[in-house]
Amino acid sequence: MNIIKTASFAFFTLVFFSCKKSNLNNGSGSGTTGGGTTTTTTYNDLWIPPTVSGTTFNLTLGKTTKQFKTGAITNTYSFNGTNFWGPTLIMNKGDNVQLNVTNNLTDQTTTHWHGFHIPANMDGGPHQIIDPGTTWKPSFKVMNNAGTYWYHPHLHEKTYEHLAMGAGGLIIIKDPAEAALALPRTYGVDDIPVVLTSRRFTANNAIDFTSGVYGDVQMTNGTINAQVTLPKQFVRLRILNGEIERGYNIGFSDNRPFYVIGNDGGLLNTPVEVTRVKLMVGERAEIMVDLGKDAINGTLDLKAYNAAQQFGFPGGEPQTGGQFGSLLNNIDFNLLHIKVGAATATPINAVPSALANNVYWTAADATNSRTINITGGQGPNPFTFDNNVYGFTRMDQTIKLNTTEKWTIVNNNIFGHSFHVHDIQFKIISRSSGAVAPYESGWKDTVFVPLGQSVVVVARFDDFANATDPFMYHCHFSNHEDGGMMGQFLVVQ
Ligand SMILES: [Cu+2]
Repeated sequence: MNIIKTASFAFFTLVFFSCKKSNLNNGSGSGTTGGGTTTTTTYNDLWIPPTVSGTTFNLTLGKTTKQFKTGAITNTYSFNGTNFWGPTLIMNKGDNVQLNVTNNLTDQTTTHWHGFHIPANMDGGPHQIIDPGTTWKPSFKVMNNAGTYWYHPHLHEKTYEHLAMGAGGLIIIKDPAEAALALPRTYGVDDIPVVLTSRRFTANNAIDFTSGVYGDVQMTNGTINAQVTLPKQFVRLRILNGEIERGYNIGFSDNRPFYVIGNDGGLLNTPVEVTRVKLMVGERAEIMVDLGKDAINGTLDLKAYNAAQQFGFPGGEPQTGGQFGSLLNNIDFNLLHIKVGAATATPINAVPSALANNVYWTAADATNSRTINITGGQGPNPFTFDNNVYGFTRMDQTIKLNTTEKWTIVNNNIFGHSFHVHDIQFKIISRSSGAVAPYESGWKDTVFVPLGQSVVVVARFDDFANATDPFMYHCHFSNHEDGGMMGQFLVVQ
């Protein structure tokens, strides 16, 4: 039985009821929402993005529509006409890939390959602008480990809007080391993309990206009230927090343990057993959960246990509306309704005890240190780093090629933030107010910096030097990033 506080249960009924009325595309079922009361719920089948594989990837970002709710159809942006979001790109480590990104919007945009270790001028940050009606053609060698990455717009001051409208997609990298392990990897069957976000809609069903930063309606892979049937065995979920600002404290409705097998930059050395994982904007977690002991047709829910978070947890604010409120704030809510179906012919029935042989940098490996302070955010001032609003032509940091650096991100400010660095994967060395969670012990490109904490990370800046083209570091809350909470660094010979 779910444990939902009375106040949030009353609210849940409301959400389910309105979804039931909307009676969308496909799929239905009934669910028990908690408090001992059974509520009939209409679920919608989880949309699984189509895949594109090979070494040439043609992406077209355009204006589309999606019937999210009853009544007016919603205007969206998506890649390759997928209505909202985009296809999942499947790449092999070591391949030289060619990407052709056509911008069919009326705005300029960019497309960033989040987590990738590639040259700065291929990175798709704010400098690689794609004019409307043109095609950007980056090419690079895939150097990252097998794992879950993503692509998304990154035009300065437009990232929030383009992302909110739906532009984005997952990238799965494969490599021989991962392929040698007994892991679920049949996409859409036992290896499931789970992209978490939420949106607020206007009265006529337009996506509202101006009245507040937190959505009122949760969606998984762009599906509201999503359900999926998964086989009676271990399954793998590739979870991305693809939000504007909300964090997710993720667990299952029966509090069953599950295993984190991968972070942003690929597999952990060993699986980490947990019952909750906090996933902030931009972060990915690959998890495995055992459905082998569930009854066929049994159900459970993947949920956000976001009630009663410490101040500074994005989406923990108490308000139900306005700029920093939403109907999903400070409550527990469903992310994915899971129905258990028959096992596949060759099920995975165990978690491997060893996954990878990552050798991580330590603080002792660092030959240079720098400190980045989170600043601003009060009164009319935007959030910033080191009191500098992002400057398109100002280089904030210069790093010598082939150095290992220790970065300390200091948050003596007023709220938590999700800190992302382009170019590299880092290792989290320490958190000033508590241990680094074992489930975030792998390669990372994004880290939550809670209010009142300093986080130390170590990274090596190798392979790509360029005297003019910078990489970005920024808050991954796209509203903060657009407001100027971004800096840029050059890696130089
Ligand atoms: Cu921020």
